[in-house]
Amino acid sequence: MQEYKLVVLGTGGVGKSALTVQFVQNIFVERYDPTIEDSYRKQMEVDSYLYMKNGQGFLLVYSITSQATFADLQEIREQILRVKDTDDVPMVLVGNKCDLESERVVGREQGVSLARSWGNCTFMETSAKAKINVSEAFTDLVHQINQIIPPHQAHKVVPFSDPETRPTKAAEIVNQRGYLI
Ligand SMILES: Nc1nc2c(ncn2[C@@H]2O[C@H](COP(=O)(O)OP(=O)(O)O)[C@@H](O)[C@H]2O)c(=O)[nH]1
Ligand SMILES: [Mg+2]
Repeated sequence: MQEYKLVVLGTGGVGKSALTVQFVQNIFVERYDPTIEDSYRKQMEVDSYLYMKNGQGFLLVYSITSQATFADLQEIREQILRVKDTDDVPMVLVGNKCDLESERVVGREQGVSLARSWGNCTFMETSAKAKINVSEAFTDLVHQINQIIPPHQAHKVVPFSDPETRPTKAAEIVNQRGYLI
């Protein structure tokens, strides 16, 4: 079975846990277990560099009810691009809590235009609560990853013609993409 390393990032409270649990377990959790939550957050702080380095695809989440969470994503994206050392990283921009239309402060067009400025990155408004676009967001990310390296080629041995650069290139591909090539 193919495994993908997906990383869900965004300010606290935007619904990262709720989206992940909805996708994996098909349930909406009003309050994610605070104990698990706490240790998860600590681990994330310690390992955020490694998460970014090893992550193959990124879900960047804000809440449509908070401009601050939307603004925070620019810095997060730049951090990812620095760590990955490329500007072509599988990514989906996600405006969560779209069931809270009456509390909306981030316009749909703001999301569309931010995604456009990120080189036409996929943009979706989601609701972990109402189960809108949750699996679509994760699935789109997986499709983007597969476009970089199709699954059937993931374990193929690719010979490099230039013996000078062979070890470096091989190491880079294994590290960045997480596949053995
Ligand atoms: N109405 C609504 N509330 C949500 C949604 N997603 C998460 N929440 C709520 O927002 C709060 C923070 O969610 P959580 O998943 O813990 O956010 P995290 O800090 O990003 O992991 C919780 O009270 C959730 O119940 C959503 O799509 N709609
Ligand atoms: Mg959480």
